[in-house]
Amino acid sequence: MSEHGNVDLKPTPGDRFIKFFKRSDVIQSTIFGVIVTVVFVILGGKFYTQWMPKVMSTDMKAIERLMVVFTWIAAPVCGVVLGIALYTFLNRHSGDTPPPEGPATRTNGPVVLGWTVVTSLLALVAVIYGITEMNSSSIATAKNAEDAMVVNVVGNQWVWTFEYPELGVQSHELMLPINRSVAFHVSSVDVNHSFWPVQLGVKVDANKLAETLADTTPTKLGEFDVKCAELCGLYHAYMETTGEVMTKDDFDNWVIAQGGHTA
Ligand SMILES: [Cu+2]
Repeated sequence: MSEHGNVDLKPTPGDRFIKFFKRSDVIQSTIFGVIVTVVFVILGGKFYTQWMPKVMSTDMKAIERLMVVFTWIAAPVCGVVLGIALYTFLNRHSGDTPPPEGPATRTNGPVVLGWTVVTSLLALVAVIYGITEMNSSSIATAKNAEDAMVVNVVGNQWVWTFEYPELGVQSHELMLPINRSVAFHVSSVDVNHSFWPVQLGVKVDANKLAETLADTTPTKLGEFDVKCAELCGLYHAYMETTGEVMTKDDFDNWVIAQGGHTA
């Protein structure tokens, strides 16, 4: 039986697909969905970057790009969900009158197939882009270990210690020279911590029995936050310090002031 009470000739999949998009509830939901999608695309591209932590390294730049692209990929999915939600909210029923029963979308094969293919493609693009970006940038890997300045990062309930073995310096603040790649050798003397210099876009586990490596290149002068991102006991929330990206001269002066020797 069709909506009109007649028995139709068997419609082709194309007919069913087109007929679906001629329904007034579908048209309205689609309009809402397109608006939501456009809003999220604009938010992702224009404002997201302002809300995220400042970009101070090559890794943070790559992460920012990744977040923006992922927001764009997720926008149409969000559009469909919120579009239907908005339509449903604006056409809600109250009182004793039951809502009219419409044809079920789940039995419309062509529509279900179309949506499955579209969302699968979106997910596939996200996976491929994500993997490519992870390999091409230096996110959480140590590629420049040869010419990089080594910093041993040691987690300890509840303080971070930074050792510069080549310079003979140790500090509780993470000082780094600009535009020089740095290789973090991260470990812990007690429980598991997670080393997170926020604006550098690095977050890596600090374990007791295995050293983890991460590298990045600071690209912007200024202070940044260093936090612990793994619940590590009573004062976990206070296991934070600051760092600073400095010019090479300022960094050398700092090293000498700390009693170290410049490379
Ligand atoms: Cu912690």
